[in-house]
Amino acid sequence: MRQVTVTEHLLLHQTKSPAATGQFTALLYDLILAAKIISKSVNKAGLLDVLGGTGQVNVQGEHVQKLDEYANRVLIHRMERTGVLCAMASEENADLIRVPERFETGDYILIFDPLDGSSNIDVNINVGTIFSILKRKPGASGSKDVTLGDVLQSGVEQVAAGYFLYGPSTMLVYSSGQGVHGFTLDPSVGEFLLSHPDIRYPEQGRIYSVNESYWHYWDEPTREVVNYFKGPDNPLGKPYSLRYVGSLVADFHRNLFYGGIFMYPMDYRLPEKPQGKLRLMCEASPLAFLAEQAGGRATDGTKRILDIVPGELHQRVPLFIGSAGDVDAVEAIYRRHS
Ligand code: AHM
Ligand code: MG
Repeated sequence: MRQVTVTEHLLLHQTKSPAATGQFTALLYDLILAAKIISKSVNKAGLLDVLGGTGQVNVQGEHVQKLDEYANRVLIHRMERTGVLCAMASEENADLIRVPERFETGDYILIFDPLDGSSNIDVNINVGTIFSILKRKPGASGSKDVTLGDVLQSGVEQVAAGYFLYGPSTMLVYSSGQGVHGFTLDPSVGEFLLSHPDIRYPEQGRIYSVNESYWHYWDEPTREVVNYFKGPDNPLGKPYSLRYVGSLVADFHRNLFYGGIFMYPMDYRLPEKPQGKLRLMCEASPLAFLAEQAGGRATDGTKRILDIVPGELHQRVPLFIGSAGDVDAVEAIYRRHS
């Protein structure tokens, strides 16, 4: 059978979508190149002196792993040279990353989590790069002075979103609004080949993914939500299986194929400041875009993730994402309690 490369697939979709331009294809091409470079280093993580933390703490107050920093540097270095971006935002950088004066700019905005699940690197468990692509609103284009206001767009405005999963094989799963497509990196030729066209969630979920050790920090509705999936009184008629890797991108990926729900609810670890952990712009929104494109849903418990307008770059949000029926059930429970 003839193999379709990711570039061929992009070009095909570009002709189908009037909104897509050669610039968009160029952006994805460079992003793919950056991911190949990161993938190579992730594969060698146990061999190189890249394991372990740097001893520094990032803007989220978490310890920075060396490979996170490396992935972040690779992405910024590659992507500021594409000529099609006006700004970037990374989970690892407190502020907006503007494209330096000396490079060409365009209308696209790239938001990314360079290495999601980085606490798993040291133990050789899947990690990934999550990305979200936005476009600067017409009128603002042309000027180099991109503002935070240009970037703080709701997820529904995304032009494309996806992730690279560095696992037994490296995969790219992405959507530009015409379904979700999966590509697997063939290391022998260095190409991503179409391996999973038109990915759709199975109708019936069977897996729930949540860090249940936070039970004591959850409110009553959240406990009821988790009990719903682990008890027999759900449409499956028996407890869902619990699977939790602790790399969002890996947990999301598995549930996309097997059906079910990933949850990172709000909790009261900080009693004075209840919050979820995951970031709206670089984690929840891009995955919500994919989930909806695959026939699933994503909510914060009451609101559709893609409708939330961010107030700040590193805003956190509770996340329930997966098969549509499972996310509906979560919302129904929260609604009953409200
Ligand atoms: P990271 O982006 O710093 O790796 O943090 C996000 C990760 C997610 O991948 C994962 O779902 C979550 O943190 C796990 O958190 P916890 O250890 O609280 O369950
Ligand atoms: Mg992350």
